[in-house]
Amino acid sequence: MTDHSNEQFKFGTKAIHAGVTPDPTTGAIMTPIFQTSTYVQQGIGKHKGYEYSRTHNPTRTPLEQNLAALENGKYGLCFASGMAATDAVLKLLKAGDEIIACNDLYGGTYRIMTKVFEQFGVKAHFVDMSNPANIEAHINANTRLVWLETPTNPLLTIIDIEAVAKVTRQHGLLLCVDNTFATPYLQNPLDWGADIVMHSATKYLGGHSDVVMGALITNSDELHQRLAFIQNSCGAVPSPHDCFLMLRGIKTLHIRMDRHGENGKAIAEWLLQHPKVDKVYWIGLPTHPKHEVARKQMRGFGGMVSFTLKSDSIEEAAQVVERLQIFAFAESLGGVESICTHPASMTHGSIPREHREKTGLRDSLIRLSVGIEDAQDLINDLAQALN
Ligand code: P1T
Repeated sequence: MTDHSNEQFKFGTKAIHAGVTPDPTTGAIMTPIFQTSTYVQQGIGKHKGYEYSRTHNPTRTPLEQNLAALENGKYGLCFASGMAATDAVLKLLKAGDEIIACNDLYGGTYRIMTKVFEQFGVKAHFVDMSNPANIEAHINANTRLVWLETPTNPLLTIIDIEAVAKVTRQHGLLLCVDNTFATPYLQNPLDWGADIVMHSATKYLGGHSDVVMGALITNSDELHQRLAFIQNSCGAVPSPHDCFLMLRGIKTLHIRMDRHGENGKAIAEWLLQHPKVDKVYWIGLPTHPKHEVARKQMRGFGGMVSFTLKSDSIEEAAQVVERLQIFAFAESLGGVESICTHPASMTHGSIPREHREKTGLRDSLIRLSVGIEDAQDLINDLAQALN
């Protein structure tokens, strides 16, 4: 079989074929679900590359290779959730080490850094990375890791990965980029100098709101070995069935992302002219303060759109989300169906109000994960909810 993971193939071909080969015993075109915990060995030290399913599983391996290919990386590792993937990266650190993270980020990432790893002596600083010079002010002899999301959740700030990587390289720090919102279809952080790419694969990669999973991708032999050691030692691995669903979801990532982007554009432009809407956050708007950086490092703008109300009233925001009929009021994002979220009370509730207010996450902020339904139906839904 041809290896479809190499650079001669374009994204759509890699999404469908990289890492995946027909089953050699039956010819099954879809990777079988190897629902097994262990593997019969021929003798001491004699086996077919699989010993125990926490360490390796033949449904997980193609998925890990597929994700590596999509991110232009050498190695991929899958985890039981996005947070389990983040946890593995943070376990590269030891007591006394410090992290510099972006100040607008998923609430769960803030929580694991402040409430879990701080107990083990790892300290996190949260800084505005829209100006990469701000990072240098927080670097000291204990700094080990810079963590960023771009676009950020939920304010859709864009951070210049190349500019941050210049700083991390200069100071010998690790750079991990959470690429959940962009997906590898729109952005490849390793190409801009990141050391590790992290995904909540739960979102666009899976794409159908039916799997919770995380992933890490790197080009470094040493980092891969250390992360694979943590994956196996700590054991937060995904099930074979979930790996099958993820492989299936990824096959349509490129066409889903195109439609998410088209619908996102239509909705952002419609919201902009609505009299009750105050700010619209969508990275494809030429008025977005970092639109040019987005154009540089991304190949499209995606379907995440946030907005605030002129009243800035939490009661009015609650009415809007309750009136929406097609947009489901729920946590999560990235599925084919449209979802609306109230970050201040849901996904970012674990971030203290003072911190939220400092970053501009207002109480009336509504986050839309624009799905791939008909754009006019989605606009009509928003119109009836806002009026
Ligand atoms: O939910 P999980 O797969 O564990 O991934 C955590 C995570 C990490 N990074 C980003 C940018 C995320 O958005 C998430 C999960 N976010 C949501 C559930 C949400 O609604 O924002």
